[in-house]
Amino acid sequence: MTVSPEMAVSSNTQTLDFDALVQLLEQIFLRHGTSTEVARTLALNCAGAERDGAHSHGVFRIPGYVSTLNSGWVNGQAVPVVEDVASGFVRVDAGNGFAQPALAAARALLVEKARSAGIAVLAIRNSHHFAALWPDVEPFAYEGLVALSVVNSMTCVVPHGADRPLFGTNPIAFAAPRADGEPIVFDLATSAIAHGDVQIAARKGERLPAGMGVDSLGQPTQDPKAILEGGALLPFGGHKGSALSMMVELLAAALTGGNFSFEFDWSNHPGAKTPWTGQLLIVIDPSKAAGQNFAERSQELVRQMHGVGLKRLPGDRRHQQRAKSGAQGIALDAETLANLRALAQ
Ligand code: NDP
Ligand code: PYC
Repeated sequence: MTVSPEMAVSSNTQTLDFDALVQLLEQIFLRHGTSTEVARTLALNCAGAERDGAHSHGVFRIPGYVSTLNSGWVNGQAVPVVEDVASGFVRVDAGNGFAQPALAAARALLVEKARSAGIAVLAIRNSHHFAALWPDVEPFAYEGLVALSVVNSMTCVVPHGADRPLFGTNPIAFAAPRADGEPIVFDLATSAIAHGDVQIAARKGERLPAGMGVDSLGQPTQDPKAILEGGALLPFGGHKGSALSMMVELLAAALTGGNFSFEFDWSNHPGAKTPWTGQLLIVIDPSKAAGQNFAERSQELVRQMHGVGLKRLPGDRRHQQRAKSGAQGIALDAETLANLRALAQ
């Protein structure tokens, strides 16, 4: 496959089709020492985020992947070891590699177990997750399954009522099929804002809304740089988000055998950015449930939500952006594209 020529849409913006972006990102991962399989998996993930307008985890993350690989913190050649431990439980040791190839290695077994037992758990440990979480769950919903996933990240969130950071930004992603339309999918950090969005705001020189974080003295701040330079984030929703973040630590780390967000020390690996933690997935086969077809029931819920005036479901914005990217290509500014090309050399 060759990189298709881009079409200039403005002097500063160019578009690439999805396959061309995947190929460019694959070249970057390969150039920085990953196996072919890891390169393909991460390139598809990252290009998918960019295509869907999930910018905090699209190509913005590529320099971080590269510096991490160069630092020796992560094993880009790791071969995940899958263990079939119970009728509804699969474990994977990701071998200090990325979580997505570990999921890919265990996926067929996980689905087989979910369909036979009605529910199955995938516990990934010794893994790095530096991406959006929805790509890990949405495909299950396209197969008629319900999926929930949690992953913990790196200490930067102050538990509600505490003085200092301990939790990671710890996202939760959920996907469920529905009869007419795209699956119902949400994916949210349990911090008031994702760390990636704080970095983007700092880069653009923008202030944050109130209530997102504190500075190095623990004082509320709207300055993203103050949060990044010795400050910390807050959970969303006070004690409620804090409880969910705690749950993510328990499920993604304690239950998998991975590190808590506070347990790893990357200080000897300058450039390391990827949290070395764990990830849990729970997959349910709704055909085992009583009553009407689940996808019809979820469609009814959506119909009722629209009936009370709801204009936007979680996932709608991504799917609209996906359709636009499909029709018009994925827009990247010229400098970003030049930087990506340089990293591929
Ligand atoms: P957002 O707050 O942007 O969005 C959270 C969810 O709410 C999305 O499903 C979004 O749908 C939906 N949503 C947003 N606004 C509305 C609205 N007005 N009405 C209805 N639904 C809405 O996400 P976060 O900033 O919390 O997280 C961003 C990303 O960061 C996630 O993909 C997450 O997985 C990732 N992340 C990854 C970490 C890791 O360790 N790997 C750590 C922390 C975060 P839509 O997508 O359609 O906008
Ligand atoms: O945006 O909070 C975040 C994040 C942490 C790890 C990957 N993304």
